[in-house]
This record gives sequence, C-alpha cells and structure tokens, in this order.
Amino acid sequence: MTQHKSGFVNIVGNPNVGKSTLMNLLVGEKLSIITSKAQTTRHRIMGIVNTEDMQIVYSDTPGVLRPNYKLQETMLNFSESALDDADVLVYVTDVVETIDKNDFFLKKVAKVTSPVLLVINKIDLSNQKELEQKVAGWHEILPQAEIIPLSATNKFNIDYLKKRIETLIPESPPYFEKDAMTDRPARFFITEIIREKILLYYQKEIPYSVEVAVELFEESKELIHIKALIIVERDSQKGIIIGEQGKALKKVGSMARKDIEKFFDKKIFLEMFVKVEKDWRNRDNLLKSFGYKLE
Ligand SMILES: Nc1nc2c(ncn2[C@@H]2O[C@H](COP(=O)(O)OP(=O)(O)OP(=O)(O)O)[C@@H](O)[C@H]2O)c(=O)[nH]1
Ligand SMILES: [Mg+2]
Repeated sequence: MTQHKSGFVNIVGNPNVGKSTLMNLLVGEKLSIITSKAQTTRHRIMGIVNTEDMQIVYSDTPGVLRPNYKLQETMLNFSESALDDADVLVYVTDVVETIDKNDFFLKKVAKVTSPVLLVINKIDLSNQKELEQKVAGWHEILPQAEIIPLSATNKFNIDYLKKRIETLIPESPPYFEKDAMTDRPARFFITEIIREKILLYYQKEIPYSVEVAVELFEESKELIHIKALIIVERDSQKGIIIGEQGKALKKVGSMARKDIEKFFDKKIFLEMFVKVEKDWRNRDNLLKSFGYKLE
C-alpha cells in the first residue's frame, strides 16, 4: 500500500512577483486576491489540495518588505514564519525585479534546510538571453535551489512545478480534514474581496490605509445578508472612500457583491459602512482584532 503524503508548501517572495496568482493556480480556486499593486496580500493564507493519498497545504504570504509601521511588521512576520515550517519552500521572483532586492530576506532563504524551488515568474515578459542571465545570477545567490522559470499568466510550466512539488512532499498523515480547502473562515474571504475592489478603485495611499471587517453574516434560504465595515485612518480618507453622493462606495460595493455571490454561489445583500480609527495600522489591539499576529 502506498503511504499517505502531506506537507506544507510555502510561497514567499517580494511584492508583486505573482505569488498569489501562482497560489490560486496550484490550488485551483481563487482564494487569494490579485492586483497590480504591491502589498496586496497581508496575511498568510492556506489553500489545501486533497487527493486520496496526498494532502498539500499551500501558504500564500505577503510580499517581503522593510516595515514602516506595525501592520507591515506583522506582514513580514507572516513571510518569515513561512520559512520555518516549510516542507517545500517556493521562492518566487520575476524577470523584472533585481536579484538583490531585500537581500536580508534572501540570506534567510539561503539558510533554509528544506528543499527550495526558485520560481522565476513572468517569463512572458522576457527573452531567452535575459532569462539565462537571471538563471545564472540566481544560481549564485541561492545555489541550493532548483530553478523553475514559468509564466503564471500563460499557465506555462505550472504542471512541471506541480510535479516537482508532489515528489518533494514527505510521507505523513494529513494535517487538516480531507475535505478542507482553507484554514480561513468564510468571513475572511468577504473582507479580502472588498479589499481587492478598494485596491483596484482608489489611488495612492488610500488602499494601504484601509482595513475591512465583517460585522454581520446572516444566511437565510434565499440570500446572505452581510454588513461590512471599511476602516480608514483619517476623516479625509472617509470622504474619498464614500465619494461624491456616495457614488464611489456604491460602485465598489456592487463590484464586491458580484464576486461574493460567485464565491458563495448565492444571492448577497451587502451593506457597507465607513469608520475612522485613527492610526489603526500602529495600534496593537486593533491589529489583533483584524487577525494580524503580533510578535
Ligand atoms: N505578465 C505577467 N504578469 C503576471 C504573471 N503572474 C502574475 N502577474 C501579474 O502580476 C501582478 C501581481 O500579481 P500577484 O499575484 O498579486 O502578486 P503577489 O506576489 O501576490 O503580490 P503581493 O501580494 O502584493 O506581494 C498582477 O497584476 C498579476 O496579474 C505572469 O506570469 N506574467
Ligand atoms: Mg499576493
């Protein structure tokens, strides 16, 4: 009889390289939000793939950064914790970023004892010569890593990456129920979908000053009634979020509702409110209540 295999495959790397895009492809579900803005992902999010004799627990993590405020410290904690408990570490870079970006983190990756797969993403934006130079450079920096160039957008070489991951998963009983798809409750995905629309709709620092909380989740036969709170740092930001005659918030609400309906496959009644919590990004009690782990 073949033994059951199970393990943690942790996806780390700098902001905007395509970690969440890759995670969703590997899991086969849209669990992580994706935007063209850096620092889209703020949490460690698990996506679980189950087959009869295997359970792979993928983790998507925030992009590595040098923290300027407490929220960013907790984001970096998520990325660093993912180095410690990986059975397979997937370090994602792309063809655009320089290979010495955030070398403080790369030094930690170099010390990881589990197998490291180094994914060079977005090769659709590169050519053979440039790619060869990147591969050579990365080989110098992380000699222990197996380098896998791919394009998440074009789904190029994803199957090969999956195969490599599967061969590296150790024998172990499953860590989660075999029908589990994630470690996160439904409410979490509601807040993420709303945050994705805010990242897409508003400019500059607004999305980075926003947090979303679900205040009510009430399911009946026909629909789910959701009350969501959008938290900002300053009064002026509240005005921008709401927009002239409430138009901006209405637009964001309608985009979010459509995606939430898809996620739950059910009709959604979404109400949104905006609240100012001065400097919430530096306040321990608020960060904790929003699910960020403090050291
Ligand atoms: N051209 C190209 N773009 C890609 C590829 N993969 C992802 N992207 C784009 O890169 C941007 C960032 O993708 P994400 O998956 O959100 O990146 P991330 O690493 O999770 O970003 P953070 O959560 O901010 O750290 C999005 O606009 C994606 O559509 C790819 O293979 N080729
Ligand atoms: Mg992400």
